[in-house]
Amino acid sequence: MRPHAKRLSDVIPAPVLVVPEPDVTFTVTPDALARAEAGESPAGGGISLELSGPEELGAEGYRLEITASGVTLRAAQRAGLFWGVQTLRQLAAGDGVLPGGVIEDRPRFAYRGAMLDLARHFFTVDEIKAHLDLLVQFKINHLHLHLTDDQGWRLEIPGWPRLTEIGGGPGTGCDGAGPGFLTLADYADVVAYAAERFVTVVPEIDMPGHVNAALVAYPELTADGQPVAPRTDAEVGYSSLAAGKEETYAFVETVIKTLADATPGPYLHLGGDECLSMPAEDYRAFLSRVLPLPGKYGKRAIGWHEIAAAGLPEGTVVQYWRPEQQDAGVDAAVTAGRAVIMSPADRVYLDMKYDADTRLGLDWAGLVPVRRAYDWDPALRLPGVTEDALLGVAAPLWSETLRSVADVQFLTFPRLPAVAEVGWTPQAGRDWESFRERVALFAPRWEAAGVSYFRSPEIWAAD
Ligand code: NGO
Repeated sequence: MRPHAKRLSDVIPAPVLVVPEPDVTFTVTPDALARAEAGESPAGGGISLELSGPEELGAEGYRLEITASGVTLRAAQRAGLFWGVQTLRQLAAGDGVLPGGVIEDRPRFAYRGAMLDLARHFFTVDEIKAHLDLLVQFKINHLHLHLTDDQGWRLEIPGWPRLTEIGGGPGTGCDGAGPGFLTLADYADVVAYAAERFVTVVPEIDMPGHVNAALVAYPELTADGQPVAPRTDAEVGYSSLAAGKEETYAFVETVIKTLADATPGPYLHLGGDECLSMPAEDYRAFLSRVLPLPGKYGKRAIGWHEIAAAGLPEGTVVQYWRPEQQDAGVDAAVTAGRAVIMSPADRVYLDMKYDADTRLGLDWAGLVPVRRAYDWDPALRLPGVTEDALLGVAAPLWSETLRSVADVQFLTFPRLPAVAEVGWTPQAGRDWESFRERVALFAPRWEAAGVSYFRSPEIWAAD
């Protein structure tokens, strides 16, 4: 694709309203941008940040005006200023020249998420932070951490030390290649770093299935009290907590309370997926006791959409993921007033291969080339689940095949920017050809920053 002169509309996610002022530009210095990002107001260097509304901009919207004499960024709340600075950063990339005009912008959905699976492969605090810095450029505002699974347990739980000593120890993770865990201090560090970037951390402890690591550490949690062997393969659906044991609920409540105390954000994700080794009635009985617990500790529960088979307490959020399950009860949950996060695996699972030759990732939900991640409307995906019922859109990245940060980046870029635009930009403002041109501009930036990405022929074919 041939480079063109910078345009005010060269932003991902596409802003709601862009009114260019031809022939006007303003040049910013990297230092001025950094000070703007730090929220210094007035930031100097010709950039002024103002928390002066208007209220219509909502919690995250902003208004940006670029004239020959400077930049004025306004928002009603600080998050709006932060997202406006991300827009400025994209526009300034390279030479610091900002095209003149006005942008007015606010998100379609309140929840725009990315998930990282620390259980199948652990990533350190510094790696998570670096990843987060790349995500916020696209106005992602929720970081979902999948902290536990069959192959590992990655969060310290006081009183249950073997969870992390064994479940985070050597030989954990897929192929035994991803040991490690977060102490509560590490977790607090990640949460604070995210909060400074207006990102809410959503911790997930998967239950009642996907718990082999917990059962290995504490055999008293198995149905018959017998030890089970550690597993590092990528099978799913074989492990479960014992719905009929009181020990189970004491354990679960401790975990949920620990999580609630450590998490300032409103959500606790309790998993609930693929509990294939537990009778359906036990599954429902377990959830009827456990789903109210986040509420008891002042939080809202999120669960993968299988939880829709149970009665859902008010405030529970259902995260849709399995493409073939079009009628998994999600519509009934919506009728009952529950909100939905859209994560259909055949559109937004970042761990699906881009094409048949992709050396990383899985393909159980099919191949997910970039256009597939982009060209869909979350409000049309499930019958009975329309715009009003949607809290937002989230892109999970499961780490069975990942062994490094470069692997994470390769599957994330350029698909995450596509999903970020699905979550931010109104449907009528989205267009694949336009996205393709805009995302192409990121190649030199990612290369300069040492960020690995998939050079998709859908985007860079015309080079
Ligand atoms: C499924 C499964 C995960 C896998 C993932 C791989 C959900 C919600 N449960 O998604 O355990 O890692 O697929 O794509």
